[in-house]
Amino acid sequence: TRTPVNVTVTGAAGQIGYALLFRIASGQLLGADVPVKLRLLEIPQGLKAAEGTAMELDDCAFPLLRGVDISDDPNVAFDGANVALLVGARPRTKGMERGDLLEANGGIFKPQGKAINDHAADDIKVLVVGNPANTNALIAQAAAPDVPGDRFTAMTRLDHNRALSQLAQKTGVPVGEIKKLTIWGNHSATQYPDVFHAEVAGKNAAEVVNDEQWLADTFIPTVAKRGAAIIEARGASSAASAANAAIDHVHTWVNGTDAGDWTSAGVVSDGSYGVPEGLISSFPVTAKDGQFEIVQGLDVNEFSRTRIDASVKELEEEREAVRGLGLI
Ligand code: NAX
Repeated sequence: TRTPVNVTVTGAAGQIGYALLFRIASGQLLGADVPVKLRLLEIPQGLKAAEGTAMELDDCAFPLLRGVDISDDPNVAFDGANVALLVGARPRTKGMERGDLLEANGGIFKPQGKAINDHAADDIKVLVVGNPANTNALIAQAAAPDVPGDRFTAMTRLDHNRALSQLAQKTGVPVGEIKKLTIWGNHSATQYPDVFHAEVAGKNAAEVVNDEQWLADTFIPTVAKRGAAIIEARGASSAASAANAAIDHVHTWVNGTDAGDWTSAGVVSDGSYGVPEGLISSFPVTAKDGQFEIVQGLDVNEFSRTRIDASVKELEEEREAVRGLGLI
């Protein structure tokens, strides 16, 4: 029998946590033959609700679930962690400037990075979901100098899945027939969903669509502003779809991408495509043997170049800001 994999989830009592934990415990994160132990990290005010969720997890009698521990101490919650999903974050409230937001999140992600550094398992893989995800990942990574930098990633898979779905609807094919779509840059309104290398049922997506104006005026803003549209419609931010994307991200990271396809993830830049080294930016990536790799050698046309550059510039500004705050 296999040793259980320790999966730590922060913000476990939040709405994404509630949509995520049951799917992890049922085997959808790592595979139907992989037992898991859950470690839930919450702030003191969230502990009681986390205990309620743990009771419900018990009540599912998931055969793969080998235990649920709850703590408000990162040093405990990350102890022996193999996979860490950093979901809990400080949301932007009214009147909050970007600097305040980055500082408040630095207060969360810096100690969590340090706790991962000191207590996680050697094979730790970290996915940051909590916003601003890319820069929070950078802060956690900087606080974990003993962990290989490429173990820290940020989630743009929800944006990727949103783009797949929009393109499928536009071209009238099932989602499964769309390959090689890319989200570039920051998980923010500046992100750039790129269809120029994508394939729709084996044909080039940009040629199938053949409508640059639709790309610029409909597709890109619909994907980038989808989070706001969900809030407007649902009265609450994306939760089940965000949890689904987190499952997809880790599942791909661990189990690999299909031949002839790739996905999108916020990973540490090696300088590819003019993205400054060290930034955690979204790229087209493949995964193999538990490692993401940036897809190399794609042509970047003028339309794409200006949009990638704008999003990367925003990431550079965020990095400068957290540097100025002493967070990295
Ligand atoms: P909720 O407010 O429902 O839940 C957040 C939970 O985190 C709360 O239970 C809170 O007590 C807990 N928390 C706060 N600080 C903590 C800390 N230091 N340690 C442990 N737990 C802590 O938010 P939810 O809707 O679940 O969203 C969570 C985060 O995901 C937000 O930052 C949100 O912006 C972000 N999102 C990121 C997405 C992405 O694509 N990267 C999409 C969905 C989502 O908006």
